[in-house]
Amino acid sequence: MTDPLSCDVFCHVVDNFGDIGVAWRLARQLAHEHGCAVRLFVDDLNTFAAICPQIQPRMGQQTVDSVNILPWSRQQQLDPGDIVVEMFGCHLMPGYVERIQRLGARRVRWVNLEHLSAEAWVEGTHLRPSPQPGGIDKLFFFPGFTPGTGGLLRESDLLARRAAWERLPSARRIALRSLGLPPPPEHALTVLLFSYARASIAAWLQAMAGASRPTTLWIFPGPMRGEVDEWLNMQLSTGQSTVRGSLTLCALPFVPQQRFDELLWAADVCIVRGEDSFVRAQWAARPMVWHAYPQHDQAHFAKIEAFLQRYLHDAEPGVHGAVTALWEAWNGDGELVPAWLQFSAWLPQIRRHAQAWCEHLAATPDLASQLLRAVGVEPPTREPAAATAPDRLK
Ligand code: TRH
Repeated sequence: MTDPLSCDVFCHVVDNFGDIGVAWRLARQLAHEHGCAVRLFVDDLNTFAAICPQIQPRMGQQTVDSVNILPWSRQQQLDPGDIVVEMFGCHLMPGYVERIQRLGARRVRWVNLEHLSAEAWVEGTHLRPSPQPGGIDKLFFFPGFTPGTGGLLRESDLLARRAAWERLPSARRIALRSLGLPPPPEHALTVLLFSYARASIAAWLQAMAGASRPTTLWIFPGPMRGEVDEWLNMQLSTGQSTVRGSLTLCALPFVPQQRFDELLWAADVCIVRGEDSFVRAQWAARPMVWHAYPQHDQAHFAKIEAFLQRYLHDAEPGVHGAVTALWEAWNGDGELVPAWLQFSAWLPQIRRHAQAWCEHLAATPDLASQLLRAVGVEPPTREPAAATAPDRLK
């Protein structure tokens, strides 16, 4: 029997949960679906523990879900795996880089997995080698939405799991009850809110409170809770719900990452952000609003526009107009309430559109398989979970 392919994934947590969110998904998938022995090096185990409660932040080394998790500094003492994945250009420590160089390109494949963008330049840069001192290339790997990119993370059973969940009439009720939340009123529109800080949502909340159709708003912990509390004139604690007119507001707890999908599936509209929740909302095939990571030079508007061009290229004009208006308004360019009303009026069509988009994306191979192919490994047929990576001490 040959040793499993060893893979080192490196994650530097810059802020929030997306850095570790994407790294953790990739690490699990490489272990579970491709039989790799994965070591995940992370510099912030407290943030990791928020999305994966099995993590014990004080432990030096631990194995969770078939992935060997190591503190960042352990790279100083270990030999590189067969594949090295640097998430989002996080810089590796000099000693580890020297060992990559010493072992050489025939033994180590070195990849920099970059941020997600729908912009056209991505296809031209994806898989470009970046020569490094010592004569070894680092490969730029870009996720994306087209066959010319590295695709999106998607577990092999994800869409089947969603379909099975949707067939179960009580699935939503069970999911909510397990979080201590009441079922939404009958025929209510359910809206999941996981966005960055955004001022001036009072008029939007007021519009939902005054609407004829009931709405339930599920609010994740984060900056929007303060905005909601201000409008309510009370502090909504986690697990608590309150009603204003037609609007029920529920303060959700932060859930383990593996339960996050279920809440997207339970919603009629998902307001998401960053990268990972944005991608998961697309696999959820729900009408969505993307709050892009705000950049000081407004560069995020180019990213929104690039994505919308792809997402809406075959949409009917009503869907096109409603989605564009709400995304722009949510990101700070336009009036929120009229955009929300327009979006609500087109919801059935937007939902059909989201389903078609999800099917379209699913025709492209997933990111983990593409990453292995990019380094010359033909992904094996799906294998059960791998053994954990042995430590290769120098
Ligand atoms: O948290 P984000 O804003 O993350 C990021 C970071 O800002 C990062 O620096 C930047 O590089 C990237 O965006 C673009 O949003 P994102 O990407 O959606 O990540 C959130 C993660 O948290 C995702 O994996 C889902 C997970 N999550 C849970 O596990 N439980 C929860 O309850 C929620 C709300 C999210």
